[in-house]
Amino acid sequence: MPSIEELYALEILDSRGRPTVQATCTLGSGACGTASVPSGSSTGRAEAWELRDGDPSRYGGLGCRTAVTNINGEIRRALSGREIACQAELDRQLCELDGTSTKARLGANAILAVSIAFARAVAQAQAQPLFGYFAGLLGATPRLPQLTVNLFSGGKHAGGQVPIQDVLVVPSSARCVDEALAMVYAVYQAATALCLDKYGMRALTADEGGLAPPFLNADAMICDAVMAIERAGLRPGEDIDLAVDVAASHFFADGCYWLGHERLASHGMITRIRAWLDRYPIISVEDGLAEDDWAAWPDLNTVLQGRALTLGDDLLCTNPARIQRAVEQYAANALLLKVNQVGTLTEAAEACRLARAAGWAVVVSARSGETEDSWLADLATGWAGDFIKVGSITQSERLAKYNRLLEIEARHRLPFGGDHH
Ligand code: 2PG
Ligand code: MG
Repeated sequence: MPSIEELYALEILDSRGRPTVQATCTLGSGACGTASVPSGSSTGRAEAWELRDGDPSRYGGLGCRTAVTNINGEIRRALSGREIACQAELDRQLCELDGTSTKARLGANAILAVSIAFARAVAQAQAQPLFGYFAGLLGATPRLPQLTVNLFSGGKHAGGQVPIQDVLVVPSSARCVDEALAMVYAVYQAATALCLDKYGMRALTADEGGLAPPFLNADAMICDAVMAIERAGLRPGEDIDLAVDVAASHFFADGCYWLGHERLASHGMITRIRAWLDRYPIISVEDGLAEDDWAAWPDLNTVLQGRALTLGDDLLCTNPARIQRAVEQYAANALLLKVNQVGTLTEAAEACRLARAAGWAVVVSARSGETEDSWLADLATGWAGDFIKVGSITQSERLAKYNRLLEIEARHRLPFGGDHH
């Protein structure tokens, strides 16, 4: 049984230059793991609480010194020298110590950093790759995920020049990660050339590396993605499909979807998404409706059934209770899994288990604020995610994950791609 010898945390910066938390866990055996937590900007209201200092004179209030102090003080005092039977036991103790339903006291960022640092330390102690340890938590058979890669961005990730947040490419005909990335590269290059020709602009990128020219509207953004695929000499709908993160919570106000100059009711939004599916090779629609528009989600799910994933991000917040509700109401058929939305590995595993039990697809996702840590690649592999969503291929915090997938593929020769496609 592992015992925690020492915990140590510090404040580091994420890919947006904002503070986040890194923790290191040392076990009695000497094994040691370090982990950094990501942070979102287009967040769901039901996410676990990311603790920020709120001191406006430092990082505009976004400092994480309090979360770090919580690890170096209270959490360390509670756990140091303690034997911890397993991951679930550690995560239970962290939740109990916090004592709130949203992890607001110690901070979900503090708790998650410890949860993952412990996982890494135990994996090292057991001399197994991190994805193997993750697989053990869920009883899953490891498998490399298909990629969904940001090509174009708008919404909160790009200053809102167009309301929908991300158009992603899915290299469906690829047979491995290596092949998938080469295909994505070809499309990304074609898309930068298209941006220059059509918008007269160089490749200015959004938070996650998606290209962000001034698209006329959402339709133009999706249509440009199809053109980029063709320009790359690939076949839309055969070699490369599209996924869209509509992120509709963020343009929903007063009961309406404000899609550029248009004002749509829920059924109007669903009709618009159906029209996109008729025109473009879209295989996944994330947050096609707002997080609280529960009444309309079953209609969206019905419209998408058999054609594309009804993928819940803000809707579900990787929260087992919300997933249960969505299963019962037939509101979605795929989970976007972001561990920091719920705050511990064990709760995220429970979310994944529920989604699988309902026959849903699972898309393991990064956040817009990421670090050079690559644990997400191991998680997506260990939990046999159907897809991974990491962002584009031009920024090192994204590439840390893609490169780790390449490394896992080369070293461990695991199967690739999910059943849900
Ligand atoms: C999303 C994520 C990742 P954020 O909406 O799916 O793209 O964004 O991390 O800003 O919530
Ligand atoms: Mg999203």
